Amino acid sequence: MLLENKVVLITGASRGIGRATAIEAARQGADVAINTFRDDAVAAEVVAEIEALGRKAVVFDADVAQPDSATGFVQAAVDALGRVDVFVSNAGICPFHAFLDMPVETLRRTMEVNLHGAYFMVQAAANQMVKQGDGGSIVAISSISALVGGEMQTHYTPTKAGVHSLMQSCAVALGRHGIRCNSVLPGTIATDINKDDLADPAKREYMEGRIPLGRLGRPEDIASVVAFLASDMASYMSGAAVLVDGGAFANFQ
Ligand code: NAD
Ligand code: RM4
Repeated sequence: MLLENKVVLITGASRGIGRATAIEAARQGADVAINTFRDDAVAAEVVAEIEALGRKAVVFDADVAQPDSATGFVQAAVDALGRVDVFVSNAGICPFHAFLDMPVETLRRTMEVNLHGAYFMVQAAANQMVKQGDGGSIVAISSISALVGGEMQTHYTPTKAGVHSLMQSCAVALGRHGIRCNSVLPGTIATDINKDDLADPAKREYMEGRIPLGRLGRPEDIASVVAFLASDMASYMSGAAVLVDGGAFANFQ
């Protein structure tokens, strides 16, 4: 029970990595507030799974790109669950597209959801933690793509580098309040975000071939690392970036 009786908030928690993290947090003894966006039926399933584990759950539907969503989510979590111990900034999009004709709106939306959304959310959570006065843990889902490029990801990779950088600066800004800030850099995890991209057999085979452990990641491979970073087991970790990629980054030659 790494997170016994803690209150954990997670954005973009209806699917993929966010969903697995919400379930893992409940399994580790936490009550969980999930932010979802226009995904009510699936959100209800996540709530049911958390409650089946004997923990409380609350859902807040909102677009992370809107600044008001952040204060609204944190307030809803505090109203329902009493406080905020852990905040996981996870919501993200990656509409794969070539560089030379990237639509302005696709670029803007990706930046606003992935980077501005993370900023607003982390800021609101940190303000609540500072008000509580007894520290906390913030984990942001960055990516291996903070370290390497992608031909169809020129709008996306800068947001993931930015999310990691945000955690480093927040670690500095919030350390005096006992708030730890770290990022997790997943490799390629099979979720809805890359379902179409990996539907191309050649692309899938290429990506799998890069991974020394021989398989794509599963959302649960990331959720367990987030739970560790969120917990007191990681009490001296702040400003760190944890790569969880089956060895893909190390596989140069
Ligand atoms: P996913 O598509 O399965 O899940 C994304 C979640 O974010 C969904 O629940 C979706 O509803 C939510 N979301 C999307 N836009 C939102 C918005 N505007 N406001 C609130 N919620 C919103 O994808 P995933 O793979 O689980 O991605 C989660 C995070 O992990 C993303 O930040 C992504 O960049 C990151 N990541 C994924 C991979 C991977 O290979 N899957 C690798 C590295 C990093
Ligand atoms: C990740 C990484 C994965 C990709 C997803 C969409 O950050 O680049 O390889 O499938 O994004």
